[in-house]
Amino acid sequence: MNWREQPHRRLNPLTGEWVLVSPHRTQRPWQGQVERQPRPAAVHYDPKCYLCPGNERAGGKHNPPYTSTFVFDNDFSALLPDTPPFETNEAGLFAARAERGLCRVVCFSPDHSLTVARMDTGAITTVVDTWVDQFRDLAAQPFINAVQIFENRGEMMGASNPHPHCQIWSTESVPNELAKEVANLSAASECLLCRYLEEELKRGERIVCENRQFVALVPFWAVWPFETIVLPRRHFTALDEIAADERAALAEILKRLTTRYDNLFETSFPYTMGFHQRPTDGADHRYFHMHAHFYPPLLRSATVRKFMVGFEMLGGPQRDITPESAAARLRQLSEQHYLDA
Ligand code: H2U
Ligand code: ZN
Repeated sequence: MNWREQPHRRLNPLTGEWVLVSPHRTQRPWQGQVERQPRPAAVHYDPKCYLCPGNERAGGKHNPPYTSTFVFDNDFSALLPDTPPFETNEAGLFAARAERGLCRVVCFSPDHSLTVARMDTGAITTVVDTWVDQFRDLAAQPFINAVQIFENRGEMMGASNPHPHCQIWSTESVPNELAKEVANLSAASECLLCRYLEEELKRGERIVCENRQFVALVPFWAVWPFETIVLPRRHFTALDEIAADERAALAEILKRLTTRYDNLFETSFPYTMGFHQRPTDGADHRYFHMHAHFYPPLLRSATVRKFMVGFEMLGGPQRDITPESAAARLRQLSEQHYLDA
């Protein structure tokens, strides 16, 4: 009996949470919502875009005529640097605490029509350089203890604008998802992700693509159909420790992975991606291994997405297509973008 063909649970050692895998269900008929296909932006400059060079943003500020990356403080920051401290816990049930932070927006390129998959590796390396500079700058602020870099790509993920950009929210507390990983990685007496990567490279079946410095793979415990994790081969805890050759290698693997994603359903593939890095609270995080997560919502086509509803909201996540078959599908795709083919 092959356990992989039967319903089973898999443990995510980073979060301590289980995911239900139901491989026998992949033939299930589907009659549900069809998402409208997002059309790729064709214009290089959009006079109405608040991220294009020279344009006006909310509140009347103007973007400079930038020519590579451009960083600004979010005009609608979720967190502010000067919130006065307070702490309450009425009746032991109404706990609240002030939270300080800084929110920034990073434009990847002046070209409104691009995405990471459509940028050249040199330009993506400049984005990596910008992330490194931002991490350093934010980590140096005494009240910042965690730096979350993330990109919401595509309308389906709620991105407000197709202009290539990401956000950085840096916070006084370590956010939930990072806190779980930090707890689990610190509990070990070696780096769990160094060992995990070694085991995945031996097995090979969940690897999507790799270069000399980075590996992209579908984790054994992936929740989203085509979820991936990007791991540096060398152990380091955050972007401030990245080596010179690793910057271009990170840019390269991001381009190759997002190109495979676009090719999967011949669409500009939506996702949320972001880096998990060592908290900047000064504590010992030697066993934290920096990595990126890609959480794409698509399941079956450019318009059919996975919903996290029902049992998943009340019980826990579940998937039908196995991580191994998702990896096999991503692995057999070309790295030449379908729009160039
Ligand atoms: P998203 O596409 O991931 O939502 O990112 C866009 C961010 O840009 C969003 O957080 C900010 C929004 O607050 N924004 C500005 O800072 N200035 C503007 O003029 C419009 C949007
Ligand atoms: Zn734009």
